[in-house]
Amino acid sequence: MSTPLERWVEEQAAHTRPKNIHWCDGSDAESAQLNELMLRDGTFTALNEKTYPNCFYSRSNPNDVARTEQVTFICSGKKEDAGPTNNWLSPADAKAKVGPLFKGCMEGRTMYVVPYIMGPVSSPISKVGVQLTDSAYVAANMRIMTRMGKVATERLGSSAEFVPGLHSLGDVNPDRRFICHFPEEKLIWSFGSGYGGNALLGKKCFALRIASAMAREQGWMAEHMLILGLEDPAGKITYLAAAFPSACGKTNLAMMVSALESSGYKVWTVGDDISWMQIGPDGYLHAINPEAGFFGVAPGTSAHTNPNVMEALRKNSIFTNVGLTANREPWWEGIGLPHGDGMIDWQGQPYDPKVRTAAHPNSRYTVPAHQAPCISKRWEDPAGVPISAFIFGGRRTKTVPLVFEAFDWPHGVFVGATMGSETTAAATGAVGVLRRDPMAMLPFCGYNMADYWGHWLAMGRRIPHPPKIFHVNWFRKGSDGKFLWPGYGENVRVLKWILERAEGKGKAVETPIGFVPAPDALTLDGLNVTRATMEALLRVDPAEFAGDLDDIKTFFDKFGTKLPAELRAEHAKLGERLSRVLVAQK
Ligand code: OXD
Ligand code: MN
Repeated sequence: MSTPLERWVEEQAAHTRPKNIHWCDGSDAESAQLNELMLRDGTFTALNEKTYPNCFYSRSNPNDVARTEQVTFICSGKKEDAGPTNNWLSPADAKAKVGPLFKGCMEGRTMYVVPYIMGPVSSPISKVGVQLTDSAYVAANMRIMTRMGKVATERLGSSAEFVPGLHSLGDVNPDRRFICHFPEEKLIWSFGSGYGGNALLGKKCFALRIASAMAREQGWMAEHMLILGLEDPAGKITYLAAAFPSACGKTNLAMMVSALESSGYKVWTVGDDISWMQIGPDGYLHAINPEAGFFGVAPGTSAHTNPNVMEALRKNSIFTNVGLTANREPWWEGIGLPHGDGMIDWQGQPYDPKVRTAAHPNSRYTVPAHQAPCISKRWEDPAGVPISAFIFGGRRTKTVPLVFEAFDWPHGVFVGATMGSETTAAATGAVGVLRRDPMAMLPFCGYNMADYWGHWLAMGRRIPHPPKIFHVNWFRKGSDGKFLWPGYGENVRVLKWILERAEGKGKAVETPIGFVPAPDALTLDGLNVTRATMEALLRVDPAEFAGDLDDIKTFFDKFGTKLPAELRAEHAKLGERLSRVLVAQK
């Protein structure tokens, strides 16, 4: 008797017609064999064996370097279940359109069957997925990013409880690229791209889009959040989860070397991108990191911005679309190291800064999480870690203060729902444009965002000890156009205040948008930031915020009657609080 998995693989193989089928076991021997194969066919270049042992360099097709939101679809039965912020295709239309592309697409290729677990192997919060792919590069990345192979097959046994994902590179043609999610069937189809967020199906496709839909049905949360533990001088560790839009420094924050380490505040990393959370028996929300690796943006990563990841990625890592030095080491803009002569750029051409950057702005490293010196002792805790605070954040050069605390859960949901950020290179499209990115889930919510906010509000009513909710903005600029806050390791000063507030301490001033730190509440010793700069960082200008109200209303109006009434009420309350101050100022 065959298992549901075997039957599914057989069906998909009959349609895609691969030359061979390789069931991945996740072993070292298998990994060596795949790497060897990719070295032979040119997908991989081995990096310097002395300085980067067991590390590989890869370049993608230049048309395939970032997530492609315009061809990412939520294929729910009803259009309104995908909502106004997702592209929608009916399941039947999606299958009619994309199904034929998969027909015979693996001819002459090997189909890799990649069983994987999202989450610690024995955690009840974890889930199994199986990806079929004709890309050895994808299989190798999945081995780093998930618990892949025998562990997953064993966890699955003969059960049908896995999220199937079918992936083919096709001919990597942007006109034939589709990333389809079937939230009702819990199925993923990805065609025509080998780029991480489109092709490593465990990550955005399963752990966010499909999982968010599952989480709503089953009463838990799947969020685009890093998870970190902040240790205080007494050795107590408090866990925080933070949502930022792509390429706003989540990995750097999660792995930060605390500027207050000598006073006993240290940061431990649980995860850098995704958090799955369930209410634990203690009444706290417990979070696991469903991933096993970091798929981080390379440019800007250095011994200054993220020393922990720089140390982690010196072995067993994959570098995609960065520069390659003559010494066979990876190089990118902002690495803070010389590249020497003879470097090749991410398109395989001799590096010429007049032509293009050495590394693509969205070039990536893939590195096993356990290699990070800052990895938390509890990062694989099957029960997850209890979350005391949620932090939302965006890239806002104006208006939004360094940090503020929401008044309560519904207000916090409003703060998350109205988060805005200036766009980056992590997705294709214009860079630097302000877009609303609720809970940093705009590209990742597998269902109608208004229902998602409804789910957040409902969770708040169910969690006996809900996390307190904060918002941060590391990116505010002064009138000279320069960033006001130094960021990176100094961000711990803000985390410390958040921790104090979560404990019911920490001095704060009430403003119309929430509580901001009292002038002396942030620990600023050893920091070269003037009083005037601090004031500019924490300033809440009601007139500027009032300017945001119309934009928020327009955004909310897109959701029509589905918008939870509580959010409309929060919008009205914010308007009233702002006008009270504006009237008083006149
Ligand atoms: C990512 C993203 O790769 O959010 O994590 O784009
Ligand atoms: Mn992300």
